[in-house]
Amino acid sequence: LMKLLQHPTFAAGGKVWTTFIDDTPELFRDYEHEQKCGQQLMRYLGELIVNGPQVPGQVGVPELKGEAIVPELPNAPPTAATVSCLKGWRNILVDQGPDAFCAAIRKHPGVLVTDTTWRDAHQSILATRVRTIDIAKIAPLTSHALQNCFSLESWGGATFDVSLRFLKECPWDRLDILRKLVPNIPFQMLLRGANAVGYTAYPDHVVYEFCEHAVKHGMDIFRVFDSLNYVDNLKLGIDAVKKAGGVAEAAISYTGDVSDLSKKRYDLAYYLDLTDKLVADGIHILGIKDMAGLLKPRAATMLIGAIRKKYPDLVIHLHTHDTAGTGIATYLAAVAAGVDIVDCAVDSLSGQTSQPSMGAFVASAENTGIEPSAVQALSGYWEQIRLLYSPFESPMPPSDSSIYYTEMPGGQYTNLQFQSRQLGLGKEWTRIKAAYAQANRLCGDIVKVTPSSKVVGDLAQFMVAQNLSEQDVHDRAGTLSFPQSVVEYFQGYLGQPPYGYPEPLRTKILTAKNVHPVNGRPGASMPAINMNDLKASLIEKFGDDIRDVDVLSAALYPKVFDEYRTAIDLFGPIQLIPTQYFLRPMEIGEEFEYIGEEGNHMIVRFVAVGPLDEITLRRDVFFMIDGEARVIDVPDKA
Ligand code: 3PY
Ligand code: ZN
Repeated sequence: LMKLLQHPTFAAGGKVWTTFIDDTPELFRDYEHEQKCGQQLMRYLGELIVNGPQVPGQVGVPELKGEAIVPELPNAPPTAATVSCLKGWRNILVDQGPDAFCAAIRKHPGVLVTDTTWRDAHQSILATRVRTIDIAKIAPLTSHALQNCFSLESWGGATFDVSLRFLKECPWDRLDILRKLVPNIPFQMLLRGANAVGYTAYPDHVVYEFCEHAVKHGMDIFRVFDSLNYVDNLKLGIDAVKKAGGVAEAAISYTGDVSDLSKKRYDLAYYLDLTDKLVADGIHILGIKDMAGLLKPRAATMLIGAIRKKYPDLVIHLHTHDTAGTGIATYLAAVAAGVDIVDCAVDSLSGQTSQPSMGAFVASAENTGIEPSAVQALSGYWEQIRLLYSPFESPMPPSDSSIYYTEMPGGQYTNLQFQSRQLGLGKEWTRIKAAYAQANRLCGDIVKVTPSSKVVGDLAQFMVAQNLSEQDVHDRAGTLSFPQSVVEYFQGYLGQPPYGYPEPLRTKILTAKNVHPVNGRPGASMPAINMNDLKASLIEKFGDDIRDVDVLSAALYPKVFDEYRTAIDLFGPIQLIPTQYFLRPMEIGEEFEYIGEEGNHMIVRFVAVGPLDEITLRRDVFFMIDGEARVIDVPDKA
């Protein structure tokens, strides 16, 4: 509208009034676009005002009422011009390729750090709900502050699903936006092997296409794991990453305790054997993925020491969660044993079920290349962001060493705890933890990480809800209606557990359900998805702006993608609404500046909400947009 008002002809009084619209269509297209955009925006804000928070899992409203302030970094004000000048490990990777990159890491004196704040830290503490807009805001400063970081874990894991399902934003756009802002630090993602970024196996070609697009959109390093450490699944993921041109960091998922010599299943020999198989497959980096935080300092010395001795040139990257509180001690032991890289989170999003504190680590280890003051500057930002997303944080104890018994992953802990709270009783949590350990035994004492951890968690909740003991499950397996995930696990849809399935439990479950076992790697026998047909059907449904990455999102999450597109068609680009107004209803008289996709600005002010119309069961909600009175009617769902 401003452009229209400022147009010289219009401003001069409009003598050629009758042809003005025909002569200047661009002004009116703009105007129409802004009208539509305002309408969509009001629809979302109106929903929030009339019906309360829209994001599933939200309890209450943000503790931070306001914008998070980006702190200043001593010596390096982040501007677009200076960002591109800074060099980091990504320059070596891009210029020299993965093999030279790995050789340079092994030659590098000191230990490197991966920052997990953009992925695992908020997945573990804030239910993965942090939005692109808030990461993008701190990205330029991060590219300076963590210039010498090994990588930023910025994508994958649960972020893909949660972006589409709950935040209604496109994960591919997130990758594009962040990549532009951080050209110098490698990006790292978590890939669930043959399950890609989902909870189940996909036809092989989907995993290959996914990796190809991820690399095209700027992903560098892929931590590939399998939830049962099933080598065939791992190999598929590794091959897909390498074919796409990415760095294949294959991970062994750590369970049990190698320092307890009475434990025979997941002992040192088991992990060395797995490492041998991965190295033989031509991986670039070995990841040790301690998703539950079980690796005690003594065990780190043994495990990393043994791998380093056998493979002097292998890059070893360690990941842990600080749930029990031993994270930094474990890392220092790992450094002494020859680890190359460890995963930390910025202080204010570290500890508990997240990664160990970056500030604590760089103060304790030598030669990390990271300035403590830089970590503190970043931490100041994330402290505010944590308050902004407080509705997704569930209280947890400062440490919980019961994970040595339950072996529950950090990312699952808060989720299950939240669900048990919703069941209404704090004491259910203790029961669920006990049932989790029993469910693990029923599944055959397996590695527990997405999606196998979901199977064990679902079974544990089922046992608590039905009041079943471990023995009850054995005895009544032929008649119980197990959760779908449990049946599929016993069928073989996640792959093969290293020590097989417990019998006769498996046969009883499959016979009762009248389903057959799947042998070998599940993805190998799945029918291909015709991506061209899928694209055509999406275009028919949602219009011709469907891109290849959208087709991939739909192949991975068909229903979630449909719901996402439907929401976007209704509400517009809601990913650009500042987070406080995305999560809480505006107050009367409050206003904010909305900056749209093309950089267009709108001042949105909430004026009033009308009474309930008894016939339509709707309410009018009144706004001023750029000074113009606007109204939208919203169904009152109460
Ligand atoms: C995920 O798969 O999302 C995980 O974080 C596993 O640890
Ligand atoms: Zn993790």
